[in-house]
Amino acid sequence: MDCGQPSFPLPSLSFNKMNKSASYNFLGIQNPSYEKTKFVILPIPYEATVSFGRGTRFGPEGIILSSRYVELFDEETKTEPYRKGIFTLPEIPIESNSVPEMFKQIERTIQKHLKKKKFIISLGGEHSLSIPVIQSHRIFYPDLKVIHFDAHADMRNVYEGSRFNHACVIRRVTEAGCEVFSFGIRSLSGEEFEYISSSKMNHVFYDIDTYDKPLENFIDNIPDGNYYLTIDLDVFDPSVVPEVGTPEPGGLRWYSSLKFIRKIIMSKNIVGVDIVELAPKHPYSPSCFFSAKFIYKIISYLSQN
Ligand SMILES: [Mn+2]
Repeated sequence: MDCGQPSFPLPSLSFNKMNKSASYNFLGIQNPSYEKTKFVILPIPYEATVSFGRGTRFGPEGIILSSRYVELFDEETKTEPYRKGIFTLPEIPIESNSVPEMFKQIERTIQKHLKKKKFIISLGGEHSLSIPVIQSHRIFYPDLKVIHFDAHADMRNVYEGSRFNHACVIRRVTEAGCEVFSFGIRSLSGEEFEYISSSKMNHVFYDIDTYDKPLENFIDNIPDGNYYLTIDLDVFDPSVVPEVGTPEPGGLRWYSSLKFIRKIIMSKNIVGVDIVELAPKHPYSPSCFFSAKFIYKIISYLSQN
């Protein structure tokens, strides 16, 4: 059977500059006024360290392009959360090979928008970018604590010669004095286990202990206060989100994660979010769409408050 040409134009299946034209906005909506907007999306295509697979630099582009196909009505809250205003900022340009310079650039951008009381959702990019992003939030919220979604502990002191490798993120955050509550963890070294055991700042909920129980019940064990939410997408089962830099068997699924996120947003004061480590093969893959919809769900829950 000759199927001929498709009758509708297929979207571009490669990452290129054309994708970042005037409509390079989360959800494809017209940018509202920045001044009136609560939520800002900040694409940070930073990829300096890689352990297994490449491609986290394409994460923001994959999420933003796929987000055009996310339905604007949320069937769970029966609302259209985008009406609260979601402004997509320009990408932070990755112009330097120097990690300190790059971190400073990220800090400057984050602090600029925090001063204007924006709620920033950063799109990675590799997990290391969370170090300057969280550090900047701590200037505005000195008592800030972190909820960390990840398959990996990320508590190595040094990895492949760098203290700013994506395997060291949570170690740097806790060393700076920030308490961290980690969920979904199912891969760590002996050194990391010893560090966690001796640290009063790290609270790890291992996936093996939580996977067959309602994850949201564990929220009752963590104190109230201001929280930053860092989400490494490899926290999900690789059958759900396969396109991540470092996939691990086990992990979260769609509804269990939504129940957890919804409860955490209702019970704690979440002040910032990042979604990192998506490593898509092309801009319209299921992992990109999953990530876009997951972010819109988070915005939907935040809009209820
Ligand atoms: Mn990870």
